[in-house]
This record gives sequence, C-alpha cells and structure tokens, in this order.
Amino acid sequence: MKFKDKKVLVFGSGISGVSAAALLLQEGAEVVLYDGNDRLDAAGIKEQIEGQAKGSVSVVLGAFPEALLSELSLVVMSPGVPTDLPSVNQMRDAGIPIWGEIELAYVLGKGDVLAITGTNGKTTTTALLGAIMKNFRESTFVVGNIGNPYTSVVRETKDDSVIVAEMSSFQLETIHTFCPKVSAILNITPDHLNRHHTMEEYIRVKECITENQTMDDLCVLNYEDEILRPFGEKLMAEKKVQVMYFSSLRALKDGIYYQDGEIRIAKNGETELLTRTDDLKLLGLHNFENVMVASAMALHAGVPMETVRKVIQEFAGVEHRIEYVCEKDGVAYYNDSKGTNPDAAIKGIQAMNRPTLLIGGGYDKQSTYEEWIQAFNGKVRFLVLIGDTKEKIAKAARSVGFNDIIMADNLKEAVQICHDKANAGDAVLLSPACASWDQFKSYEQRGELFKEYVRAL
Ligand code: UMA
Repeated sequence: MKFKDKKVLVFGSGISGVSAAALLLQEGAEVVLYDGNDRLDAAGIKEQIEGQAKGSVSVVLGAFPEALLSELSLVVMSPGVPTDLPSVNQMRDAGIPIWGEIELAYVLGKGDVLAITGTNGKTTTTALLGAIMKNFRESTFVVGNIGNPYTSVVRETKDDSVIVAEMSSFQLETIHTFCPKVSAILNITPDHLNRHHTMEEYIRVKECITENQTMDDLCVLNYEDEILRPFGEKLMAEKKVQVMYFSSLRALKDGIYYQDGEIRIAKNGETELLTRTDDLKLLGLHNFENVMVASAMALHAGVPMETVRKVIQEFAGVEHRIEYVCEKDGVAYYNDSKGTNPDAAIKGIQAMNRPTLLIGGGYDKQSTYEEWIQAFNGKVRFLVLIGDTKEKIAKAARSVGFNDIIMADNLKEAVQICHDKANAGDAVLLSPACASWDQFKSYEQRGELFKEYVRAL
C-alpha cells in the first residue's frame, strides 16, 4: 500500500501510536491520531509526533470521530486497544483495513525478523537473542512488547538488518502479512483472558505467529507444553514450516535440550554440547528454556556456535529480573526487584542454586505469603524483611515453620545485614514478593538502589 495522501487513523496515543503516526507522516499520509481518553494533552501529543517527522497531524480525543469513517483508507491499532470496541467494529463494517502497529512496521521495514512469543519468558529471550544478534550483525534492532515500538526503527532498517521482536498476543491479533524468518512460542498458559475472552482464542492468536511462515522458515516450540507439542506435530504434518523443539525435561533426538547440567543440540543422531548451565549467569530451569530458544533461533539465523556460546555465558539477564549484580567475597548478589508478587518471587527463589539470604517485604497488596515461604525448600538461610508487610510476612513464615527472620529498617540496612551474615558460596537475593510503593517510586528505583548499595559494600 502507498500511503501518500491517504487518510490513516492511528488508534491510541501511547508509544506505539505516537511512533506509528510519525512513520505515516513521513510516508506522506494524512494522519489522524485518535485516543479515547479526553483528559490527555492533545497539543503535547501533536508536538511529540511532529518533532519526529515532517508534516502536520490532527489529534482527536474522547468520542470517536464517526464523520471520518467514509474518508479513511486504513486504521492502525495500538496493541493495548481492544479490537472488539464498537468503534473498531464500525470501521470493520465500513470495510476499512485494520492493521496493528507491527503490521505497518513490517510492511514498511526491511531486513529479517526473528520473533518470540509465549506467556512467560519472552522479554528475557528477546533481550538475549538481541544480544547474540548484535554480536553477529551490526544492524540489529530489538523491538516490540519489550518496550520499543517496531515502527520507531523502521526508517533505519536495511536489507541486511535483523529485527528481534517480542510479540504479545495483543500484537499478533492484528498482523496480516507479518512473517518472521524464525519464530518461537515459549509456552502457553492462561493470561489476558479479559481481552481474548476464551483460552481457545488466546491460543489461536499466539499460534498466528507462524501464519505466514513457509518451509524456508523455522518455528521453535516447547516439547513439554501440552498445547505446543501437538501444534508442532500439526505444522510438520502439513509441511507448513520447519519445526525445532526444545525441552528442559528430556533428551530429544532432534532439537535442543537441557539434561544433567548441560544444554545440548541433537541432530542426525549426534549431539553437541552448547554449554554447561554452570557456566551461565542466568539461573533456573525457566531461564535455561529461554537460553535454548534464543540459541536455537540464532543458530538457525547463521550465528556461529562460538558466538552464541560466548554471549549466552556472559548474559546477566534483564534488569531487575533475577539479574546478576556482582560477586563480593565469594557471595553472589541478585536483583529480582521485579518480583513484585508472591508468584514472581517463587520463580526468584527457585532459580537460586546455593544457600540464599533473601530480602523481602514492601507495599501491602493484600497478598498471602505462605506459598512463597514454602517454596524456599530449605534454601533460605535468613529472610531479611523490610517495608509495610514485614510483620505480616514474618507471621506467615512462622505459621509454616520458618523462623530464621531478621527485621531491618530499610533496604540499605538489609543489604548490610546480608553482607555480614553471608558465607562464601552463598547468594544474596532481593526478591520482595511485594510492590515497592511504600518506600520507593517504582520497582526499578528499588532495584537500582539495591545494586548501588551492593556495589558500595
Ligand atoms: N486507549 C484507547 N482506548 C482503549 C484502550 C486504550 O484510546 O480502549 C488508548 C489509551 O488511552 C492510551 C493508549 O491507547 O493512550 C495506549 O496504547 P497501548 O496500551 O497500546 O500502549 P503503548 O504505550 O503503545 O504500549 C504498547 C504495549 N502496551 C500494551 O500492549 C498494553 C507495550 O507493552 C509495548 O511495550 C509497546 O506498545 C511497544 O510495542 C506493555 C504491556 O503491558 C509492556 N504489554 C502486555 C504484557 O506484556 O502483558 C501485553
């Protein structure tokens, strides 16, 4: 589609909408940016878009401008905007094509796309694959749900670019021709059901990532996922796309797998060691899965095994998610400030492979903590508590028989206590199981301060 002088409505004025609107302006389209929230600052949004591209955009807030319907050639949706809103149905009924921001970027961009979806682990896998690809191809872009709109990099892409894209189900819902050279679905468990309504629809949307792929392309799938294993079998039976499985539970004949502390690649009856997991900075089975997926995708994209090995061994994780900080006096420090609820904090403690001094507590979201404490599994030497929830957590801990509790006044003191009590070979983990808002602006600020206090020890 040529965009020159076409009237295009961009729906949503978050980071995706602003960057899609700027890209369309640059392409010569007549752009209307619409957002349902009438409390936003229209002049500010206009200035932001026009600062990025030549031309003039009109910004409409509040009620949907129905009078425009007959004039529109295209609608570009932001991922967060539901596709079954009455206004979107009106546009669909009027025969106006409805594209997601990703589809627009794909149509206008150059280069090969490597795309990752799944319910959990996609950000870490995307960041890791991005790091590998940057070591291989100078023109690499990491985009999508990770927080960097794909449309924001389109004008810099070249034929030899690599685009590593984290794709949410919201983004996959509105693709049409989007076709990754390599795709991956990490896992599928119930999520975002308020948006997709049924599990069947959520699965369908996730599986859409392979929709336009062919036998020239590859899809990496989780052999241990009860939805994805049969999906892979179907893809192979239909000769739709090449399939490679990964497994963290068994040795595969063909694929990439984790077993007995090693990640191996099996092909044509032979296996090759990619890495020992002791040589990784990322911890936990879920992270080994992320490593397998990023490695399989990079190897298929032509990256030499040596480069993949070097980058996966150096990669310290995404900031604030079980992020390796440093080692001091034989003690390894990890920042899991993103562990803002008991479920996420369970992943944090499960990932530790040594005796751990755990810092927890924070803002009270009315969570219950017993399950988290039961997941300590004998690994936690001391639980150091801070914040509004410290008494509540201490009570929960004692009720399930965990008594090695130390109270601290603040995070700085908690770090010092851990340093004083830790032995060489221990880990210190900040994984609070609570939001940060009682003492900090955000979990990011909490994580930054933790790292600062640790480095100053
Ligand atoms: N809006 C309406 N009407 C509606 C709903 C929203 O007008 O019915 C407007 C809002 O008023 C707001 C705008 O739409 O001004 C927001 O658009 P958006 O929600 O798409 O937000 P963006 O800032 O463009 O961010 C989006 C993704 N957000 C969502 O999918 C909710 C970001 O993922 C992504 O990083 C970014 O594009 C760049 O690609 C965030 C996310 O929470 C991290 N993702 C979900 C997740 O990970 O679970 C899927």
